Amino acid sequence: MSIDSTRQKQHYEAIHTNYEDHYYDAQSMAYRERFYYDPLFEGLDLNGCRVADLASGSGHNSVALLKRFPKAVVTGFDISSSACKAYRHNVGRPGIEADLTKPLDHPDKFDADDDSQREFRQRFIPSGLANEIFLDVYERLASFERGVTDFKQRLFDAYAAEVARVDTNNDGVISAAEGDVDTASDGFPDNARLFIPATRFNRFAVTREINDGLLAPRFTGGFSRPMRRPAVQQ
Ligand SMILES: [Ca+2]
Repeated sequence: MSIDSTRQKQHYEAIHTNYEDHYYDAQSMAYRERFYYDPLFEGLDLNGCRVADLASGSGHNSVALLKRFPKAVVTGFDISSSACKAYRHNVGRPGIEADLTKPLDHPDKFDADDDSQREFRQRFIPSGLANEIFLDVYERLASFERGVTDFKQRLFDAYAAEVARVDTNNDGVISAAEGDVDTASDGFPDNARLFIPATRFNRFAVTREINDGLLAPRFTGGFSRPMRRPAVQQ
């Protein structure tokens, strides 16, 4: 069941300041220290642990936790963007705006049961499609734009024409869902034709490691490392 949480979000955005004033004033925090935090954290050592502060608000509970366990790695999640902004300021840790009744977007997940939860930033040209562009520009001089000799024009037109075969929403880019090898496009039952088999290459450059934050661009600023020797010998 999908729950529409729009009103919930609007509500918490609207009461953010009042909530802050009434729940986190000095008396309330003294009460929390004594009756919440002391019993809650007693006997625990969260140093070195990754802790999700769910419905974190502006982070007072995380701050209290970090006072006791300075080496805990805390992340806040809240439906209110105001609360998340305050969380980042107060705790100095990521405050992620999230509807906790739904799965979180996963920016590094290529595949997922729900298309809305897949990689959403991917802008890629599958190898086989790049090859088609190459053929259009250099080899299909009679069948593709006969008479057009300007290289740039041929390249732009070939790119547009080949991408359009796969780009079902016509936004000019091939998303992960559109370019998935299992997706049908251009009259074919799947997209296998878009990918040149790895065994046809004699060297590789690693530009992206899906599901491994070490090489994901958001962590590395676009780091890529070509391998010195071919990974596959033909
Ligand atoms: Ca598209």
